[in-house]
Amino acid sequence: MTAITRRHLLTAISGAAVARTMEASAQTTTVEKTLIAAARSKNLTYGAAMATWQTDRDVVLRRTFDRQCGTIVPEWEMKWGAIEGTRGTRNYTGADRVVSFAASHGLTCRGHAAIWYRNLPKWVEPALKAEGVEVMAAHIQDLMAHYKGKIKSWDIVNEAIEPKDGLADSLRNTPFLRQLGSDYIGRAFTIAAEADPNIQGFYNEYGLYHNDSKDHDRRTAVLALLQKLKQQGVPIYGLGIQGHHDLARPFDPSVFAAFLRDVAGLGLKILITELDIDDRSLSQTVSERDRLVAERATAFLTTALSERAVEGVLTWGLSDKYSWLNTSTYQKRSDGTMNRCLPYDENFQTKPFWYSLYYALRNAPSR
Ligand code: 9MR
Repeated sequence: MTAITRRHLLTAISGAAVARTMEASAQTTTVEKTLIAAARSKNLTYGAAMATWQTDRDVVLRRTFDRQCGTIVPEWEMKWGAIEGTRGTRNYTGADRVVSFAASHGLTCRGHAAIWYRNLPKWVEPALKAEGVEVMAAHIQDLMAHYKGKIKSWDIVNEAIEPKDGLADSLRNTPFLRQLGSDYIGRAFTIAAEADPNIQGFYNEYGLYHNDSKDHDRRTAVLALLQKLKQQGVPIYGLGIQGHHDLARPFDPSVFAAFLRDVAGLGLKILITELDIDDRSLSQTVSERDRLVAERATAFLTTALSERAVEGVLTWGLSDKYSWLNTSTYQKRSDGTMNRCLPYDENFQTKPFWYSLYYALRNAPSR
């Protein structure tokens, strides 16, 4: 073979290799695996929490929301303290930016959270004491009116149960309970539904999945609360199960599945609203930590998605870089490394958690 022919041959071979690579990458593009595509294939949704300070500065984060999500929820911007720190000066600027981010990326936006004991402006409790339920009603009515037709799925009441507070029905000792009495929860849902009959109102709660006495007590109390609300004919659509897992605490699929069945048996829908998996208790190598996070994610998600009342999953952020477990000082890991709690690492590389999520969605029973 002459030199020239060899060169031609080599060119042809490498040309064919390039063509093959191009073809393969074209195929990868057309069948790109995304979490939202996996979810939609089963009539589920997938989404994540965001805050404008994160999306404003990070194009990769914006693109990841765009490609992977069908839903977003604001981590902060719709809380009472974000909207009306000073009484009478309601400011929707931040919250509206989240809603327009969603609209411009073809995403739906959830509302979070109308009534919560945290991030509550200081003026609220004295006002509730002096003026009663109207103060809570005015806040809910204004929120619902502002987002009528724009937000359907709403966390109306967040984290109202705390067995260790030792009160009747394990209700959390909050300004709402203290000033309005125990029926403030039902009233909040009724006020919201009257303001916008098209919303889906959720009761949202954490600590419902670990197999220990703490979560057992919370599951029991939440179930009793939901039963009571349904019996009273309160317009509640579903239970939001946050899903902030702690790997130091055990998970038992059969216990969690039984809880889901009980909730679904009340005629309620379920959404996993704030999934993340805290690896603070683990001191292993990063890859071992990732494996254990993914293992928990698979166990939790396959159990959750086997229950047909579960309509979808939202993670509490996409990338470890912006997780509350890495950005709030008091939650950080003591060894100074990143908590590997979310599907993407700090450089937006997918982790085993991502694949747990993807396959749990893709292999879920169809709705
Ligand atoms: O992730 C949120 C963090 O950025 C806020 O500082 C904090 C207080 O507003 O709330 C965090 O989100 C919480 C959510 O609103 C309700 N469930 C628990 C979440 C984690 O604390």
